[in-house]
Amino acid sequence: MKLAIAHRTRPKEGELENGDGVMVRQERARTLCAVVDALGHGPVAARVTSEALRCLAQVDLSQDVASLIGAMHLALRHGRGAAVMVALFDGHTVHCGGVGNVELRTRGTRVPVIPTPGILGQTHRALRVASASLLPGDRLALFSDGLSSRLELDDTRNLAPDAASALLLERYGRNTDDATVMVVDVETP
Ligand SMILES: [Mn+2]
Repeated sequence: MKLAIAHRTRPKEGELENGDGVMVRQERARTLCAVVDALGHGPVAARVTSEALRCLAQVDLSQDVASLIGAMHLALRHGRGAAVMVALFDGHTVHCGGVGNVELRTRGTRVPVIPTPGILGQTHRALRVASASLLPGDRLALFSDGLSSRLELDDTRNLAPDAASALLLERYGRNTDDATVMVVDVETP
């Protein structure tokens, strides 16, 4: 399965450092996409997000989503914590799970993921993971709460992932928080 992936991320207005971050990693048939949003904003949040991304850069991608998130939970236990949404693509299937206010929206195949309440690195409820079999033309968007949860993908239908990310950030971004959106298109079976 071929994926086209793009993102936009920016700090809260007036901040130089970004407490949001993204990770994309591919290993054999598996691709990991993640959006991380550390609690708060500014340099302290940026450090927490760096820690989370360092963990995701090293973690073994043959694990399941629950184990990946478990590894991040441990890596973040000394800081203020974060929210995260992880999408792990494996062949035609995607497995998604998240903790806190990073959402997943889809166009095409529905991926019934509900973010798990709590804070990664502190405490969270039992993780809920959803899986779905994807089709060419499906689009997924992972976004932090620096974008309104009213976010809709229909208006980006004719845009490539990069332009779609830019439009979504422009249209739904709030300047009161760090903001990140990642768009993933399924291109071929
Ligand atoms: Mn946020």
